[in-house]
Amino acid sequence: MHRRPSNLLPRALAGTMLLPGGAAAAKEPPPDPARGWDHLWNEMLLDITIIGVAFAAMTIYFMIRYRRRSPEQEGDPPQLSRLAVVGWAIIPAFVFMADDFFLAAKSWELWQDYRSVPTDRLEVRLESVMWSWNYTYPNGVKTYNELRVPAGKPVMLRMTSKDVVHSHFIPDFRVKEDSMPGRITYLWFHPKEPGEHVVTCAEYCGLLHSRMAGKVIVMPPDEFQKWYQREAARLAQADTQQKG
Ligand SMILES: [Cu+2]
Repeated sequence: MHRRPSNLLPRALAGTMLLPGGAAAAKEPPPDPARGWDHLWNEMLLDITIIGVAFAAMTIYFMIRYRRRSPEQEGDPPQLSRLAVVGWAIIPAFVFMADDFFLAAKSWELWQDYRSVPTDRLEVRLESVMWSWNYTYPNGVKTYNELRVPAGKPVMLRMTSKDVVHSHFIPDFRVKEDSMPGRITYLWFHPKEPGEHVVTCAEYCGLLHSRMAGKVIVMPPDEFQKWYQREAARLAQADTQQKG
């Protein structure tokens, strides 16, 4: 994710105009959002550790070297010129600020990248309700608190809420987004391997908020297809029975 910041502004502006539909996406977004966020997180930790240690060492050194002492016993203390005093205050502050702005620009760029969704994706609608996650697949199949997806394909959730604000959080994929009544929000992630991942609500939404948990079940693609078609057939059968 090392990109020169020179193209940051135009792309950031373009990003605000992109729609989740993806047709307007100028370029394909990176394949794995989780990796980008992890990279940025590690970079932040590294930077603040280096800066923190350097600043602490500098402070301790200055405290000892320029401490107040009694002239009778220890003689005159060393003096810093006025220019040096100002320099020591301002230059480190600028170093710190520069790194701050650099990281802020990188996270902004990353955020813009991940607001555009790959065009080749599985799109599932989500309606959250006190207290469950209700998913609807393109073929009409519905699941509750269980999002089954095929491995190797980006998944997009178009989300809304029936009642209050919830927040759909999948820690393993580093994605979290509010779902709100009267609004459509979205998130996407890229499951690579079959497995199970926790889904939890990250916005306090009433008494059973803490139990508003579900899971993402990533299946081998052929198994997913079988499940998907079986559920669709079951749905069609239920429909005809109802009509008959
Ligand atoms: Cu909730």
